Amino acid sequence: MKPDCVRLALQKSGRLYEQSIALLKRCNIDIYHNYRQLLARTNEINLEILFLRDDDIPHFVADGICDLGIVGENIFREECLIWEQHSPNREFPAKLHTRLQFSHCRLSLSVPESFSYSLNSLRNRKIATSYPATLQDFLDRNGCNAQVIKMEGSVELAPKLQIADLICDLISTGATLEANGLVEAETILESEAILIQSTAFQPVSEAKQNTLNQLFTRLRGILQAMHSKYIMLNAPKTQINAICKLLPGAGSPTVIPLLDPTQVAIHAVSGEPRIWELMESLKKAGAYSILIQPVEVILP
Ligand code: PRT
Ligand code: ZN
Repeated sequence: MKPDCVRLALQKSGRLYEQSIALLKRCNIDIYHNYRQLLARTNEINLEILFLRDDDIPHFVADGICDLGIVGENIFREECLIWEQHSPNREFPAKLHTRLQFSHCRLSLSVPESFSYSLNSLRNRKIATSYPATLQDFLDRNGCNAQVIKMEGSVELAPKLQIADLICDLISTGATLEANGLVEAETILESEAILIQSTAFQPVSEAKQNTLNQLFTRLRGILQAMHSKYIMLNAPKTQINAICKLLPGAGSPTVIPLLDPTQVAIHAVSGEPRIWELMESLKKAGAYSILIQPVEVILP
């Protein structure tokens, strides 16, 4: 390991792998590795990647073996709660740094179709889950007395196999639940991929902090740009105010004179997610020749 090198833990394979690599690529960070290699170097920035199972990532970051990690919030939250149970006087030595806006899912209680769900209905029931600490925390906060059954996988089968009455598991599309005759009853945690940072050895050296800042700036720029669009349009001069009002989050749009003195071009960056509705409103307000482009990066 080069001195002051920042080490980032990524999932070795699985749901987070592709998008973690793609996000780093957008930050201009290429990773040189093959599937057998667990440690990889990157180009230009002083960053090393360690490939791990997602469950191990919070531990490697909390132990300070890795400075950063990309992991599901569900895994991080579970590890924080387990830590709290064993070391109530010391915070988990890793913190959530940035939400990365991919791998969205939710940890929910789900019940067989015949089960009539309410918090009261959980009393003395068996609930199967791979997230016992997160579930127990939910039950305690709601004063529910239920039995938590820990399962490592195939949690959806637990009611059919009569291992449990209901389950608490991750859902993204809901297709797996449906295929197993289960219905989502209550979400207990919303989750997405997050960047976590070690707080085990603070403060870090100046050189390491510079590399961390470099990486954080690039990530911020990419994440801000992810849902932004660059909008260019022409409009009659009389419509400038009406059109600028329709461009939320655009700061101050650029208004450029055109050869025809009655017309202008307006350029703006917009974070509006409903882009088709926005285009229709712009058209109604008199805009024409509307051009919308993706934004690569935003540095405030
Ligand atoms: O091998 P390793 O331990 O590293 O990986 P893993 O098999 O434990 O995890 P992996 O790759 O399956 O998931 C990694 C992370 O992706 C999770 O920790 C979540 O943060 C996130 N994620 C997003 C999901 C899902 N969506 C998801 N749908 N993780 C699991 N699922 C499973 C869920 O458990 C259920 O079995 O998919 C099924 C439900 O999917 P739907 O689409 O049918 O609802
Ligand atoms: Zn795992």
